[in-house]
Amino acid sequence: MQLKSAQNAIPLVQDDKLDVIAQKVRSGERLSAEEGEYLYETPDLWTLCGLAQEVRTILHGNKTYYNINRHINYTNICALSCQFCDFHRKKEQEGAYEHSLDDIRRETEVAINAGATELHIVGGLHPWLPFSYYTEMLQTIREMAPIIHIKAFTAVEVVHLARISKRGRDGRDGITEVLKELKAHGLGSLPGGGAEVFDDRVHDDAFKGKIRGEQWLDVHRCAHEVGLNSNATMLYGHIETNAERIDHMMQIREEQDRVLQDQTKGTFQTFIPLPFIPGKSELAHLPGPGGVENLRTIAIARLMLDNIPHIKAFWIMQTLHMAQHMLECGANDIDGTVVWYDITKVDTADTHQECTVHDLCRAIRDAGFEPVERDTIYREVERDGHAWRVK
Ligand code: V47
Repeated sequence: MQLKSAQNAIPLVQDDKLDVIAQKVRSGERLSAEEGEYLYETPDLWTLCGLAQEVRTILHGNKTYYNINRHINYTNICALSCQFCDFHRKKEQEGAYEHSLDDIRRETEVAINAGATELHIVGGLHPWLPFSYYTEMLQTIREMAPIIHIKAFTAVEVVHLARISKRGRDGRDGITEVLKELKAHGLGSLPGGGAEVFDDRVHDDAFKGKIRGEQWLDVHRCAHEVGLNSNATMLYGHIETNAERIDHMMQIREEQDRVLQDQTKGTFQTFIPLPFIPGKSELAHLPGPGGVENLRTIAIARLMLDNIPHIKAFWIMQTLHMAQHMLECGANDIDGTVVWYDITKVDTADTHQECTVHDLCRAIRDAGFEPVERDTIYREVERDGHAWRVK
């Protein structure tokens, strides 16, 4: 086969309507919701991803962050039965489990020996575990590993804990009290899970029973007020519209504006778009987002969330190959070594989903970036084997 000339080649799609958006991005002007929605429609994916990459490069240069962490899912027993969730079980169901404090001790020991800087702990809303289980879990880890950062409990778990600890008399005060108590026992920050899509319509269809967007934001506001940093997620690619995704990002951006204006002690550090993985959930008939959708969403997140420093491509859910491409479309973090992860399993994966530091760094370098180990609050880490300290 002979290629005759470039004139015969199919031209790259170039969308002139992106010129105004590009100008705004380059002059540091904020994009509107309408512009965000347009970014979901433009056929010019390359310009969109290139713009997101310009922003990422200004903020982080060539660095891509990863961490050495362990995820602990302490129970999959959950009072809720959300349609999208393939993780929850009822107590009598096959595969239901709850970790004892001895299990937590063993997992902490393994994490210490692996030189982990972070434990990421989330679970179902267990109907019977007492509040003391959670404080003892934190205390146990804190005593065994004083320098490991404990990032634990999504907003809906915090609401559940306020309820079972009977500190939930007045919603907000109860939440604040519980967060202070968890912090006193070793909690270091809140993960971004459970935000799903804030819109009430989507919520009532796919996440019924879970706290609504307004309450999720309020729990994070309480966490920021007591000095805990947190992350924010968006679970996309199921029944939501593009406008609802953009509205979700706008609400996070507005909340972060308030946080920065009030000089609250904690802030949102990272935004993590999570692609819906159908698995064996009740929404398994939906296909979940494809690769282009994933790239587009991470790029749009980078462009819309101009006040959130980090955008994470969570490799467990995106796959490591997809995460590599995302590093060229606005993402500057790929999460960590993880090891055991029970909430979602892509294709044939099981709970053991480990990526060694060697493989993470190789993937980052392959994509053309410089791997940088960080701790949970993005301080760079230097290490000598399993011993580590902040630079
Ligand atoms: O809250 C549940 C989501 C979240 C599915 O803060 C699903 O650094 C896709 O929040 N398909 C947990 N997603 C994961 C999470 C997270 C992960 C990595 C880092 C951080 C961070 C946070 O996973 C849940 C829910 O929103 N989820 N089921 C599913 N079928």
